[in-house]
Amino acid sequence: MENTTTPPPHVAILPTPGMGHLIPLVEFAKKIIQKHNFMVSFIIPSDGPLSSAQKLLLEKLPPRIDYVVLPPVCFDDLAEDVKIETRISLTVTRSLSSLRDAVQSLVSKNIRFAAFVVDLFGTDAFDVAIEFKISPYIFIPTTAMCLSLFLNLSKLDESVSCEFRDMSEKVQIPGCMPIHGSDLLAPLQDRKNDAYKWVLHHSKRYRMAEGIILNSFKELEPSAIQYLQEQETGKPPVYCVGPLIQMGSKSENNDESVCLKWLNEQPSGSVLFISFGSGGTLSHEQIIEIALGLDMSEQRFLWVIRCPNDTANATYFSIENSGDPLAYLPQGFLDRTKGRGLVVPLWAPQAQILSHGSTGGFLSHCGWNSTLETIVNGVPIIAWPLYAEQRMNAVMLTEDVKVALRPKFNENGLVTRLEIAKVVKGLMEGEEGKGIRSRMRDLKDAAAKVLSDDGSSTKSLAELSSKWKSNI
Ligand code: UPG
Repeated sequence: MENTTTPPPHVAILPTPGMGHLIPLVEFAKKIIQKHNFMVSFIIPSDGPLSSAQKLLLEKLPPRIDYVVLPPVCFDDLAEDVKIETRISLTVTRSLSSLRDAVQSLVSKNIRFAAFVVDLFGTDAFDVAIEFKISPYIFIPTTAMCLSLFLNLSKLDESVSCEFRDMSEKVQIPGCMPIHGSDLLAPLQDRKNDAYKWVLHHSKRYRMAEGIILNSFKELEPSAIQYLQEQETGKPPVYCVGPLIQMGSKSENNDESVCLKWLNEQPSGSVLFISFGSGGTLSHEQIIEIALGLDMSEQRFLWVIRCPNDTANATYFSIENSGDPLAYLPQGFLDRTKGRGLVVPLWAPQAQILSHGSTGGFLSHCGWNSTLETIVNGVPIIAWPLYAEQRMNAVMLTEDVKVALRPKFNENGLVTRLEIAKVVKGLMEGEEGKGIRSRMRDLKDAAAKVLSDDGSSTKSLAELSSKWKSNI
């Protein structure tokens, strides 16, 4: 007998390379299957085998989310120093034909797609979505400030002729505090580089989207979100659904339980967690200064460490680098700090660490997922941006929202041990730290409220969901 039940509506999601993109998209997918009865198909472009962090995340997906990994594209022709934004964008453009085949194969199984969601660098996939008459959407895994900049970048590009960092006045991004050109996102710092052209290209295509989904919330970025929600010809509607963050689940993984067991033995709110996201790397000299600064600070710490590299994002595409990072620490450091410090190579269960009661501070590169994870847990920040839009995030967190301290770099581009000890003590036990901690608690409460049943992010997601359901 013929099966006449209508399958639930599907959403296709195309994450561009980077754990910082995949993690929030997976959280978004979980929300729409659990709360709004969708099914989700991830279609994943790649340039090689999946990293173990990606695999782990994908293997744990709930039943109503499936995924297909597209055949890896070839990058043999790319120069060694190609910027990450170029590489990410080319991963998508070089996957378009296999993407078309993958969508065709899903559509031929009678799957009805209500929307096709890409992230900030995936807009070239819109061409395929449109061919199959699926509504194109963008998910922005970063700030309203960044989105406001993207939506106005082409105007800025036309009106400014020098490098942005050489502008005498600050850049005025609609809805945001004025910002130095040198603090704009890294790919905008060299306008001749392909990375700049790619960002400009995507930002022009944002207006093709039927809607933009933003992982932020009004209490965190009130005026930027107000600007984004004002109607303007050609500006797609913006749905603020944040903070969507990964929640730590109990794990069998040994490395994870080492961190959590150690945290269990520390006093409440006493530990500074130090991590630079999935891609962040530091020079050897800087690693030594951090170690000696932590030593001098006499504070407890949990530090995720990678092998030194003079490029700030050396592990962006894959964390599996060679060598033992602990070998680069100053002599005797591990012995001297035994008991009050734990150093973990490569990767740690950040979500569980930030939600653990012993964690009282976070020295962070200010990646947006890390920022939201720390806000949800009310943990104050030491802002240490490295690349991408992290300087913009750091400026906002330090000067506007005022939930972070920022260490000063010396004339050689280094944060010295003395400065590290000062800022760590300042956050963990100083007066300045108290104010920051209290503002962070207020933000934590605001985040919980927007996610409650009648909170603004819940309502925004429901509005999006009914729009999608009416599409099919
Ligand atoms: N994470 C771990 N363990 C680690 C390191 C990272 O679980 O040892 C997780 C972390 O919890 C977070 C994610 O990995 O969920 C990292 O995301 P994020 O903090 O946003 O940093 P990046 O991986 O650097 O993310 C990229 C950009 C960043 C941007 C983000 C979203 O570098 O600047 O804000 O993507 O666009």
